Amino acid sequence: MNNPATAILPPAGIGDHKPANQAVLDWVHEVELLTQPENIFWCDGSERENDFLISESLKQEVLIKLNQKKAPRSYLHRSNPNDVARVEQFTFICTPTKAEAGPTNNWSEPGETYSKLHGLLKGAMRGRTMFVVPYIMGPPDSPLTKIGFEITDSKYVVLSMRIMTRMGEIAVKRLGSDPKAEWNKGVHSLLDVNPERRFICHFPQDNAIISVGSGYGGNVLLSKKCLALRIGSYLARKQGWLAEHMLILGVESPEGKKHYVAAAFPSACGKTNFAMLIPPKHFAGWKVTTVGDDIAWMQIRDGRLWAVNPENGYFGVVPGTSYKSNPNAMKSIERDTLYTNVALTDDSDVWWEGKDGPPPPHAIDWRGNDWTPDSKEKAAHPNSRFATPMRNNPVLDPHVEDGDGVPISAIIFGGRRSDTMPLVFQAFDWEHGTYVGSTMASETTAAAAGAVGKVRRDPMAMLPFCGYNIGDYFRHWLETGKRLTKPPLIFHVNWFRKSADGKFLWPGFGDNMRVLKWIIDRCEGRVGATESPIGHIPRMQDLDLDELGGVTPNQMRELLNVSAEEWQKEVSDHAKFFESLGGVVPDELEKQRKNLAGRFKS
Ligand code: GTP
Ligand code: SPV
Ligand code: MN
Repeated sequence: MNNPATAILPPAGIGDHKPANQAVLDWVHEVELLTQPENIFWCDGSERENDFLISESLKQEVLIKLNQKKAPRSYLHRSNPNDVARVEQFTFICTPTKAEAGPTNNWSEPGETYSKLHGLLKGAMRGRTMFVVPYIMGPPDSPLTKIGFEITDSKYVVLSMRIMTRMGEIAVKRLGSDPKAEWNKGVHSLLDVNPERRFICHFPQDNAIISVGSGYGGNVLLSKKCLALRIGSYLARKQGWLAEHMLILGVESPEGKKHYVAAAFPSACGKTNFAMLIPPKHFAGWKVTTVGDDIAWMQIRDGRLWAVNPENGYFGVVPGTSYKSNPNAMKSIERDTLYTNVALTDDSDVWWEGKDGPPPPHAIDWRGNDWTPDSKEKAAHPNSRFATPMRNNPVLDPHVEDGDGVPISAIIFGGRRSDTMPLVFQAFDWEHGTYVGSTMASETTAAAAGAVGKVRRDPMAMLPFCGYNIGDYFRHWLETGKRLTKPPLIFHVNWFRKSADGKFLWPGFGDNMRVLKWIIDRCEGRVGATESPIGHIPRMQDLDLDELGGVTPNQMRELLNVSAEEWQKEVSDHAKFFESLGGVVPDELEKQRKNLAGRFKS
């Protein structure tokens, strides 16, 4: 059973922007023959096209119009309740050999996979419109920038891609007519949105992606996790750069000295929040600006790492977002925002758990059912999302469009750990930092389907996103370090350590500035630390804790504590993890593990 017939017939001048590149035309024709759509809509990214697609989406109830006074130019989309997060178990890397995909990826043979997917796609767009979405990832004048085309039968995807990427004419122009130019081929079809026919498949050798059976962001906005991370990481290794699941922020001191920092936290572990941080009052004169909130592409120049954000918008976690926790995100989503799976109030505004103010007395929940504060169900899905243009961010960094990128002074790894991991520590050097990243772990979240709150190893926050063998990925990190004469310092943070009674010890959010300042001061060589077996740790006096309410000195000690008992278990978990990878881990990292274990013995 395929999705209902929902073809749309655009007026002249809309949907007819055919590119001149014959390779693109041939590929689109092939997909047309296979999927047999009613018609083809060639997107140009214009305002007029967007208005038309929004009006059609409202008619077909793909979107719900929000109160235009409270949420100007903003809309609500509800996904199928069986389709609300990334599906790692149905995500595949289709390299010629299983070894190329490595021990952490699902692998399937490319030829067989193409056959299976072509079978599913046969006639899948009958009675429907096939959209062709040209886009670029990266600032227009960056050498790292990539071109992609996504074919989709979802209007929600087209509208989201216009927010999340630089979409339309800009990509068509950049591609030009060279039939040999490099570009990514993405095919997406909703099919019947059935988890049994849901597959997200990557063909790195062909620079191609096929995604079927889902309408959820991370599975279907093929620019993002599929191209910018999975295919991106594969290309990055081949071409000598890094594609990472990292935010990029700028931090300026009161004296006007600016540093840039990149941070890898797993999904729903605080990247968007950290990237938009507002320092507490006590830090007057310090300013944080956002380059990116999810993905960093980094290249080496003059012995340093330089980063660009390939995206054009933010696809962020909604629940918990408030003027108290993240005012800059709230300002970003006040308008022009596509919400997915939040609650709808009786005055057509949006609501979610953790929003400022009291809950509405009545709302329609993310599934479309009546909801009141007494309901057992959540009003918004825990992985409900906003898509909003980065231009809306009041603290957008002025260098976000620089093709050369911004120079990175520090890399931060982090995750959700109730115990073991101190608030912050600094790795001894790049190789040790690579080890710290490779053994990172975090409690799982609602961003991916499956259990929540289970500790799992998530190297560099890339476990679901590394498009090739993780051993080779570690090796690529080590090699990159050798090419850097001014490598960023590497740190690990944990905002989520809990006390014995299960409460977060650290207030987080804006107060994370206190940790960020120590990190910047370390980069400047102007603050102390104590050496522990796991790395350099700030002493209490090294952190600026003035006016930090609610954290007692004892709690602070707990936050900075490195427990030998907990760490012995941690190091043995590292060993188990490396073992589970079946011999692909580079010797340097095995050596790092032995050294770490040794430091706890002596
Ligand atoms: P993805 O978009 O999935 O990659 O997530 P992300 O890493 O950008 O995470 P995000 O900033 O959206 O935060 C996810 C959740 O963690 C939200 O519910 C936040 O409110 C919460 N969170 C973020 N920062 C902190 C923090 O410093 N402390 C605590 N306790 N929670 C935080
Ligand atoms: C993540 O899960 O890391 C996200 C959201 O950033 S998604 O685009 O759905 O993958
Ligand atoms: Mn993410």
